Amino acid sequence: MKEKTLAILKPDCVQKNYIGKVISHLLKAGFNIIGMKMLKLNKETAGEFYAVHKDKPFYSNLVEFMTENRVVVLALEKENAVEYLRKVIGATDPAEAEPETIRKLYAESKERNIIHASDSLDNAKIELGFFFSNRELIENR
Ligand code: 3AN
Repeated sequence: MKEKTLAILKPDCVQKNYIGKVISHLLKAGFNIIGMKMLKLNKETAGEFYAVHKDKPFYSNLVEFMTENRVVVLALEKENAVEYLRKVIGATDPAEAEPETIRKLYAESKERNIIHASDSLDNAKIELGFFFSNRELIENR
């Protein structure tokens, strides 16, 4: 079944000029881009997005990092998109990521790891709704 999921090209991706390379990687992996926007998160929005991590020791650094530059938010569609995107991006820590995954190729650390992807279908729905209206997610066929 076709699913939709959310990816965020994080501030390090924008700063290092890897936007094109990462989008190209996603397209080659078979994802359709059905929504895309560049924006700069403020502390409140980044904090709300990562609210599940608010008790973690890395939360304040994470919010700081996510607000240090613009990000690119992508709505992606594909068969089995949620699970497949997680596979294509690789493990949170690039040192543990499989060869040829986006994080293995481009990320420098588990704090600055280039890309976010929703980790379940339920979270994908919540996270897509965080950044896109239904009207914006017109399917790309
Ligand atoms: P993923 O991005 O692989 O889904 P999550 O959701 O567990 O990983 O973590 C969200 C973000 O928090 C990660 N992308 C990373 O930037 C940061 N993070 C996660 N775990 C750690 C950690 N142990 N130390 C520092 N930062 C972390």
